[in-house]
Amino acid sequence: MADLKALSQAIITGSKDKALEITSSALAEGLSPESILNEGLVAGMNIIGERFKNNEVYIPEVLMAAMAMKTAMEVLEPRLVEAGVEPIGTAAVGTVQGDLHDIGKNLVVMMLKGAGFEVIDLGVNVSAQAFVEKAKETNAKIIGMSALLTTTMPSMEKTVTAVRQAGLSVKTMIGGAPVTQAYADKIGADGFAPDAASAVDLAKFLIGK
Ligand code: B1M
Repeated sequence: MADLKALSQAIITGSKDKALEITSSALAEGLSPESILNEGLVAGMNIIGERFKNNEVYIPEVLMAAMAMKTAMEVLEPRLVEAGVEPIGTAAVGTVQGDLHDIGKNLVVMMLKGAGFEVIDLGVNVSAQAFVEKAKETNAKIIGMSALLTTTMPSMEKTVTAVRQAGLSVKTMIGGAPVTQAYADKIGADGFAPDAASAVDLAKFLIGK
């Protein structure tokens, strides 16, 4: 019998092969894709997220957990779609225009996916217009922007302004090493998160979950 506690442990320790093996056998045994996701993968990512927030683990461990989750999701995702498990919301996430740093953004994407969001990853160097168009096209509830350079932070303000001008009701959230809550307040973004785990809490809060 597939052990979902062992699956969450495989995520925590970043064991890709183990995560894939347990996910595949759980599916073969007929466990519901939703319980595999929530009790196995998401449970593991939540623990890693908390440990990361408390400085008990660091970026390499989070990246390894994220990779293990990604590997398991490759076999689970089609079954979730078949089972009609509704994502809790869609988030369009990217690194803003002029900025090529994506390690933090990728962590945020992984953690949001782990929490049950459908995430449209726009990549790096994303213009205000591209954020707005993608949000419209996908009916996203959240636009998430990352910036690592003080020189690219103004691209966040441009995006917030473009969202307002387009009349979208999408929420905007921002993060990245030089970004602060005070900056979010200044540009009128709906929220700021200092790390990937807090980004999940914030995203859930912004959509009322
Ligand atoms: Co760059 N770089 N870099 N760099 N780089 C920094 C950011 C810098 C601080 C280094 C320094 O000078 N000490 C400096 C910025 C200075 C400033 O603006 N004040 C800098 C510079 C200057 C540059 C270049 C201009 C260098 C040059 O070419 N002269 C150049 C710019 C290129 C460009 O973007 N146009 C450049 C290039 C690069 C590399 C390509 C070599 C590489 C990026 C590789 C990649 O991302 N694929 C790189 C790296 C790796 C860094 C450092 C070393 C590490 C950044 C990182 O990945 N941190 C960085 C120095 C440092 O931070 N120690 C530096 C780990 C990551 C997990 O953290 O992204 O903060 P972070 O994400 C966190 C949180 O901030 C938060 O969650 C994450 C996880 O907890 N978060 C969000 C992030 N996004 C979020 C979004 C949210 C919510 C939370 O909501 C949506």
